[in-house]
Amino acid sequence: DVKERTLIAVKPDGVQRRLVGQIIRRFEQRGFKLVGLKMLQVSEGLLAQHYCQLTQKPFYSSLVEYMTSGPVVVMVWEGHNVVQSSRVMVGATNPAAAPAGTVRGDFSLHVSRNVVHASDSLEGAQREIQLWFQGKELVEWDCWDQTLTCE
Ligand code: YYY
Ligand code: MG
Repeated sequence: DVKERTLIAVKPDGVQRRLVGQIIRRFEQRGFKLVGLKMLQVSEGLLAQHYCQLTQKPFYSSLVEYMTSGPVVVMVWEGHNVVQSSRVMVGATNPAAAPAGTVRGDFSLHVSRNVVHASDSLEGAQREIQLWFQGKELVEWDCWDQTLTCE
């Protein structure tokens, strides 16, 4: 489905380290289409909804501290198989297991500072996009050369 969408976020360490451009560049280069983008300081409430399956985990309080320590850049990317492909581009949750060439494998060392978020399933992506963006913040636009993206 060429209209498949996923949520990608540059976490506070990625913003602090000026990695936003390099991360966006990888998704553009792959051929995905940016349809939403904003910077914000995350609230604990939003984070609890975003990470609703993790609130009972032992690392949750440090995860909240990390994710609220500075602004994040959150994006919606669209294109064929974008959910699964972006998980591959981002790499394993633990950067020690993420191959070179992935965002986490190239830019991070530890699971508690893994630079980027990517939705893990179609259903997860739909839930997260609705949580982070209002419908009017997402922009539908046509590619001038549709042979590039197989639209
Ligand atoms: O989707 P992904 O980010 O790859 O991993 P999740 O299992 O959804 O965990 C979300 C987030 O929690 C992870 O990116 C870092 C943090 N975390 C952690 O700090 N320590 C762990 N043992 C597992 C996850
Ligand atoms: Mg996850």
